[in-house]
Amino acid sequence: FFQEVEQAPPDPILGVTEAFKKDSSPDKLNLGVGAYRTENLEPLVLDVVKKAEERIMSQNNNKEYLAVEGFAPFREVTARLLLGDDSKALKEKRVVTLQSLSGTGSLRIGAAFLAKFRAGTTVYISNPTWGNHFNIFGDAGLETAKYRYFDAKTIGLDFDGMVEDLSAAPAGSVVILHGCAHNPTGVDPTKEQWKKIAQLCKDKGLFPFFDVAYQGFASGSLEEDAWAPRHFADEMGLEIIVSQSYSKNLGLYGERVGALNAVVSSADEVPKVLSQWKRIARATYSNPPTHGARIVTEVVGDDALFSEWKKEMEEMSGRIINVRAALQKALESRMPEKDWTFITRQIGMFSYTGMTKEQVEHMWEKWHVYCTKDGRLSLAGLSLSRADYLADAMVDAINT
Ligand code: PLP
Ligand code: TYF
Repeated sequence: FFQEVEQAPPDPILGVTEAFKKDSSPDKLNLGVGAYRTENLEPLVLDVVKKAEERIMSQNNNKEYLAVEGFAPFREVTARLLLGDDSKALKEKRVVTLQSLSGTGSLRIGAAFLAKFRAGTTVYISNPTWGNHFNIFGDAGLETAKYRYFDAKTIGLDFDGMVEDLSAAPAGSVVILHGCAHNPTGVDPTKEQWKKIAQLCKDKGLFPFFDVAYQGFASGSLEEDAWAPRHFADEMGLEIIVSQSYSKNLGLYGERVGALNAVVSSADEVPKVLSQWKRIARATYSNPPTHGARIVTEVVGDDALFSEWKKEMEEMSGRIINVRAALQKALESRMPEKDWTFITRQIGMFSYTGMTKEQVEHMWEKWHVYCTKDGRLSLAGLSLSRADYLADAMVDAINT
C-alpha cells in the first residue's frame, strides 16, 4: 500500500529550523521562521496573554466542543478588530466570520470554498509570496498564477508590473493580497497604490482575498495595518474575503487561532455563506480549538487588556525596527559601496536581501546563520548584540 509513496520535498521555511536544531555551534542564529524572539533570542509569551489565561482559569470553563463556526464572542471581536468600530459592513450585518485554525486553516477553508463555488477560477498570487499559498490553493484544487510584485532593482514594489498582470487576468479571477507586511519582501503598496488596486479589482471584476497575518505588527497600529481591506470593503463597496491570524500579533503561534471573514453585498447572503463554510469545516476538523479564542476574546474585548496589548505590540515591532537600524549600520560600515537602506525601508518581520542561494548556503555552512534559501531574513530572530555577527556573515558571503 505504501510502497509507491515518494518522499515529499521539505518545506522551505520549516526545513531551516530543522537544520538549525541539528547545528551544535554556540554562534548559531535562526533567522528562518517568522517567529518573534526577545533580545535574548527567546520566545515571548505576552503579559496580556498571561493575564487573559489567569482570568480564563478562574472561569472554570468546561471542555465541551465549540460550535463548528467557533466561539461566538471571539467571532464578534475578531471581525470588529479587522474591520473597525465604524465599519459600514458590520453595521449593515454583511460580515460572515468563521473561527478557524489560525491563518493557514482559514486560508484553506477559503480555498475549499472557492474550489466548490468558483470552480475553474484562477487564483493570482504575488511573485514572490509566502510559499504555503501555493500549497493551500493548489491542494484545494484551484489553478494558481503569479502576478509581478517585487522589483529586485529598486528593492521595492513593481507596481506597473502588478497592474499589468492583474489587468490581464480574466474577470472572476481571485487575487491574493497580503493585507500588510508582505511576506517575504516587507514591501507594501502605498495607500494611493492600494486605491488603484481596489479600483482595478472593481473595473475588471477581480475578487480580492486578503491574507492578514500581521495586523498591528507592520506599523505598530492595528488600524493602519487593516487600512487596505477596510478601504476595499467600506470605501469601494467591494466584496472581499479576509483570513486573519493571531500567531504573530498576539504570539499565539501554537494555539492556532484565527478567522475567515467575508464582506458580502447583502445581509441575507450571510447565513448561506456561513452554512457552506461550516459544511467545509465540519468535514475538515469539525470545530476549532477553544483556548486561543478565549484568550483573544479577553484581550480584544477588555479595554485595559486591549491597551496593554497595543503597548506590547509596539515593543515587539519597535525591537525589530531597532534591529533593522543596527544591521543597516553594521552593513554600511563594512560595505559602504552598496545601498543598504532597504533594510529599514522594509516592514514587518522580514528583510528580503536579494542574496543568492549560494550566498545563503555559505552563511549556513560557515557562519551557522540560518535563513531561507531565497535570502529572506527573519529579523524577529535577530538581537542587537548579534547584528555585527550577521553583518560579518552577510558581507563574507557576498564577497566569496
Ligand atoms: N500568511 C502569511 C503571509 C504568513 O506569513 C503566515 C505565517 O507566517 C500565515 C499566513 C499563517 O500563519 P498561521 O497559520 O500561524 O496563522
Ligand atoms: O516564517 C514563515 O513565513 C511561516 C511561519 O504552522 C509558520 O511559514 C510556521 C509554521 C506554521 C505557520 C507559519
